[in-house]
Amino acid sequence: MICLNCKKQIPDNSAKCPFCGAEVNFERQVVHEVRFRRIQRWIFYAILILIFLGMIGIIVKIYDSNSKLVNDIATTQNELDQRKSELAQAQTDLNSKDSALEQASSQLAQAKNDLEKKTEDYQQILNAKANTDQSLANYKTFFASTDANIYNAIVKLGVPVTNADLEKIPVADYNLNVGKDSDNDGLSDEVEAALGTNPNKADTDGDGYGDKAEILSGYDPLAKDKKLPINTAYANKMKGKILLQVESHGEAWYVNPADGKRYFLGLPEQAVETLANLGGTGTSTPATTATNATSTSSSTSQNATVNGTTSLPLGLGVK
Ligand SMILES: [Ca+2]
Ligand SMILES: [Ca+2]
Repeated sequence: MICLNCKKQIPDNSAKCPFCGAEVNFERQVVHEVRFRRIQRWIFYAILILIFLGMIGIIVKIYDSNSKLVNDIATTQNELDQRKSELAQAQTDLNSKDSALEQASSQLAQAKNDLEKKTEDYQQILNAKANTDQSLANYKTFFASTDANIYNAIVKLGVPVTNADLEKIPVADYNLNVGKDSDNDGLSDEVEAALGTNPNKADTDGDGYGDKAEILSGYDPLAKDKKLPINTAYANKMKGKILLQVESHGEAWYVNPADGKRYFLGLPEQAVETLANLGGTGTSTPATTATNATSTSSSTSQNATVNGTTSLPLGLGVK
């Protein structure tokens, strides 16, 4: 028991406290002990209750933490599932893109093959074109040579005439502007050389009328207010003949039987084309008999007559 005076533990049944010497009153001691034990009991209960409440609190806290953890795990699991789904989708997209890439690669390879084939075809076309161009050049050379030979034949078969006689025949508006036209008056430099006009002056005589207009309307482009000495009888007589302008540069003119006008034959290819065109109109083709022309024409006309047929190159023969 406890000494009520010095609060120290003393043996039960002690009459006095061995420490402080105070007397021990048993009734009072019992009451005190009972009260003390009761207080101890209540304190014990309180501690138990506190421990119980603390444990409940801890349990609640643990439960709460656990719930939160479970929620977090569930959320994380959802996110993980979502990421897995996205990853699967991405994998699907990737596979799709791989497939598209393979297809594109295949198409690219096909396109490359097509391109190579087209390049090859194009090269073949280029080669063929080069061959064709070469052939054309060869043909041109051949025909130029042929035309030149025909032109030479035409010249040989032509009738030499003076400029004065030539002026008696009206000029046809045909073939007058093939080639360079320095003064841009509609007459080529070559034609102007044959006509005697100034190739660098559109109105040679300065009368206000251009050289071509004067020639075609029967006026002399070399003199003001002067008409050309057109002689219809002479022109008719020369119909169908090729006339050589011997007082100039040997230019050739053809007198068309259809209209009695003279057509400038110009360069070899122009001469052949002009004769072919005029012959194709249904009019008579050029004859080369020159018995009525100047004396030098007789021999050429004889050369042109074969078996009674007066003939020209290109089969433009007439009887
Ligand atoms: Ca001119
Ligand atoms: Ca004039």
